[in-house]
Amino acid sequence: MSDIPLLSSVQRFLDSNPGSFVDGRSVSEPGAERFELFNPSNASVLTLVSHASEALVERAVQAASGAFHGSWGSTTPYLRGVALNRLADLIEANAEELAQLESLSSGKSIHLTRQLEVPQSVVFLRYFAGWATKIHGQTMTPSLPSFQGEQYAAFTLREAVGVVAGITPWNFSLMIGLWKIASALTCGCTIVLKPSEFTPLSLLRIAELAIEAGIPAGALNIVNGSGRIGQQLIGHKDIAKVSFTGSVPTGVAVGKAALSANLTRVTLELGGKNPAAFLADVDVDAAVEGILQTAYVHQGQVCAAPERLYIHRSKVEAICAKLAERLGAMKVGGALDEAAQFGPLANKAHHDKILGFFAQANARGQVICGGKPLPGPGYFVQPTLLRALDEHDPFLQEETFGPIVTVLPFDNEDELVRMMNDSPFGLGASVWTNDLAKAMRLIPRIEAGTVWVNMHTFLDPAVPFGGVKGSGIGREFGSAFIDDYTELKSVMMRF
Ligand code: TXE
Repeated sequence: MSDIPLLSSVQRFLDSNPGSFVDGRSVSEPGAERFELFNPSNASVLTLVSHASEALVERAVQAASGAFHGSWGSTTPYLRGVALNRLADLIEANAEELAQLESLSSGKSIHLTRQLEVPQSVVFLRYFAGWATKIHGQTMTPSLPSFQGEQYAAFTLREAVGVVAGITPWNFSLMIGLWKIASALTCGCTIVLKPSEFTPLSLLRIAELAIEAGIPAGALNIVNGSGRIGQQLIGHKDIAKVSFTGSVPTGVAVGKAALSANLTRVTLELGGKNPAAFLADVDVDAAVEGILQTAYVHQGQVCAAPERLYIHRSKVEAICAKLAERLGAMKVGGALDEAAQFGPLANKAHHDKILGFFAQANARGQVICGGKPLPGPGYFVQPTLLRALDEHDPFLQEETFGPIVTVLPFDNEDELVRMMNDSPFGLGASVWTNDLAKAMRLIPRIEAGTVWVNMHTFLDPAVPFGGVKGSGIGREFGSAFIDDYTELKSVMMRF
C-alpha cells in the first residue's frame, strides 16, 4: 500500500524553516547553522532545521528563569492543573498532525503514533495535571524542651526546584518530552527542553499549543540542535535540575557534568538489556504474541523492550520456530504506510550500528531468522532472532536498541535468576507464567526497576518507572516524580 497523504498543516510546518521555541515564540535565527532532517522511510531530506545558537540557548534559560520567578511561579496549583488539562485537550484536537510529524522523522509506524504515542501522552498529561493541587509538605511536633513555657511547631514546604533542563532521545520524542514538560510544569518549575536532533519537530508544535492553552511565555522553551546544547544547559548556573533520557554512555557523561557543574540535581533514564523469562508452563502462542508485541514494536527501539529471552528448555524450540515464522511474514513498509507491520530504523547511524551487529551474528552462526539489511533507500533491516552461544554471549550483554532478540534456554529457577541478573543494567524484566506462586517467588530476586508478569514494557502514569544499576537514577510517574522536581524546606517556629 502507499503512504497516507500529509495534512496540509504538516507540510506547512515542514516548509516553515523550523528552529526553536523561546519565550513564547518560534525562532529561526537569521544566518543560523542549519541541519538536515531525514525521513528514515526513504532517506530523503524532510526539511532543514535551525540549530540554536549559544545566545539563543541563553535567552531560553533567561525566559524560563523569568517565568519561574514571575508568571508561572505565581500561577496557583489549581490554575496550573487547568492549563495542563487544556494542553491535553489541544493535543487531542491536533492528534493527527502530531502523529504525522512524529512518524515522519522517527520512522515510527503511524499506527503507533496514532494509537499509542499521542493518546497516551494525553493520558499522562492529565494524570500529571491532577497532581498539581496535591503537592504538599507535612507538619511535625518538635521534641525540644520548654524552659519558660515556650512552644515549638515545625512544618515542611515542597518548593519547585526552578528551571529544569530536559534532554530527550529520538525513539518516543513526543511522549518522553511531554513526561518531562508535565513533571516540571505540574510542580511549578519551568523548562528548557532539548529534543534529539533526529526528531525536533513534534515538540515544537507542542510548545505552540502550550501558549494556546494559556501556559505563559517562557514556561516551556524548546531549543533544537546537537548535544552541545545539552552541555551548555547542564553547565548553566541557572539550571536547577537536569532530566535526561537516552543512551548509557551519554547519560553517564550528563550525570558527571551535572554534578560537577553546581551539584545540579540529575535524573537519568537510560537503556538496558532487558530480560524476559518464559517458564515451562507458558502457552507457546501467547508467548510468541507477547514477544512480537513488545520486542519488535518500533523496530525494537524502546528502552525497556526485551532483548534477552530465557526460555525453558522444554519450550525453546517451539517458541523459536513459531516466532521465526511470524517474523518472516511481517510486512515491511514506511512509517506512513498503514499496511506496514515493521518499519525502518530511526536514522542512518543507528542503521549502520545494527548492520555491524548483524555481521557479528552471521560470522558466529547465531542467526535463527533475519540478520540482513533490506533494500532501501530507507533504513530497513529484517526483524532478527539470534541463538546465544552460551550465557556469556556478547549479545546477552550489549544493548542493540534494535530488532535483535537473543534466546538462551534454561533448566531451573536458580540458573534463570543468575542469568537474568548477570547484566550491568536493570531497567525492566518480565516473567511469563500461569503459576502465580512461582512469579511471586521470582519477583524479589530480579534486579530491575520494573518487573512485569505476562506483559512487558507497558507503562502507566500511576506506576513509577526508572532503572536500577546502570539503567539510571530516579523515577518518573506515580507520585515519585514530585521528589525530583521539588525541594523540601523545613520551617521551625517558637511561640
Ligand atoms: O543517543 P544519545 P543518540 C541508544 C541507541 C542509539 C545510541 C545513540 O543505541 O544508537 O543510543 O543515540 C543529547 N551532553 N539510545 O545519539 O547520545 C542528544 O543530542 C548533553 C538508547 O540519539 O544518548 C539527544 O538529545 N546532551 C536510548 C540526547 O542527548 C547530549 C534512546 C540523547 O542522545 C550530549 C536513544 C552531551 N554530551 C538512543 N550528547 C534509550 N535506551 O532510551 C548527546 N546529547
